[in-house]
Amino acid sequence: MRTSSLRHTCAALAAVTSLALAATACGGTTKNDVKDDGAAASSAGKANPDAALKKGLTVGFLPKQVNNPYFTSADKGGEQALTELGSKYKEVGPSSATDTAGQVSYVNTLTQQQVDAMAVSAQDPGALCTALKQAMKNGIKVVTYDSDTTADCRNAFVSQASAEDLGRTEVRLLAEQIGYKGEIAILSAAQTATNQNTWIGFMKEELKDPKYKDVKLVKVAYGNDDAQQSFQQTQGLLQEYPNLKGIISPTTVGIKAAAQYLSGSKYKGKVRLTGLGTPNDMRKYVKNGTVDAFELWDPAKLGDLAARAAVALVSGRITGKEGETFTAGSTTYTLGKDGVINLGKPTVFDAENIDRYDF
Ligand code: RAM
Repeated sequence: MRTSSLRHTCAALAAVTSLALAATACGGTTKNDVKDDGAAASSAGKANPDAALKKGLTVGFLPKQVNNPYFTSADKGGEQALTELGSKYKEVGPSSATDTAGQVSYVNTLTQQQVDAMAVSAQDPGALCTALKQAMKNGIKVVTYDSDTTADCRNAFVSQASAEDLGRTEVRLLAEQIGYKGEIAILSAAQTATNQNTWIGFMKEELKDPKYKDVKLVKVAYGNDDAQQSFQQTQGLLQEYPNLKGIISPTTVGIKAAAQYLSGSKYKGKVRLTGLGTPNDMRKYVKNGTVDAFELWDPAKLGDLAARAAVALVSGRITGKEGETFTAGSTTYTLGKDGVINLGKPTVFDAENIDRYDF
């Protein structure tokens, strides 16, 4: 049986029986055709850089949260790329960034619907792994984008920028703004979010440098990518730490809510704020003196690259192995360790350049 027809048989089986049962049955009889797990997925077959890009595919996008403007832009980028490549886009996903059970069931739904590939931004890497491995057993290519799982649970990860650069530069930006002195806090998204946790890890590393000896990280708060919770968490931070000098919020929802709180409070211009935000959300807070500088990549370009990586995987141009290359638009990307594909460098926005950006 060829892999593609096998995949459809197995996915159909999954639709009528329990997914686990279907996956076991399919995995057990098709050792040579179908991958057992992500690790096998990466090593199975050889990439053919000259393979024709397949058309007529369906790629499902599953963001952390559908009503988050950041993901609206990212997924729109994915949709445009797929339309251009002659394939179909669909988007499913939870409306809360802490609905991990919801994300798992959306993975299962996409598997049952027999999509060719899925692009997933993980709310919680641990929770998603089993479902993603089942998707891969059914022959579906899995790309994570924005927020990764562990490497064995997907074929490739499309990363917005180097996680280390992002974590370290946010600390550098804030430290400059507060004159390398004082208490600082982090306002993150969900406690389980892979991307935020990785960046925070590098922030802590950066803070070990002796030049930050007078900078003290007092708390990491979690606003769960919810505007109201993020606003309240900012308020709580200032109540708990009245001497706070600065906040880093590595989430577009968090930084916007924190800016909103600060700009309407006595802390405006006194407590510095940086992190990851969209220029359109942050423009007014840069202009009114609440925020000096913050950074981000173009979310639409991230979605575009995730879609192109998914099609390259289905077409066999890449398999997810380090050193493989593929071209998206006019750029050639080389897969790094563990199948990581880096979009590029983020942009730092400030009063001088912010009006040049519209996203
Ligand atoms: C939020 C989400 C997303 C993150 C951006 C910066 O929209 O948490 O995962 O990449 O912020």
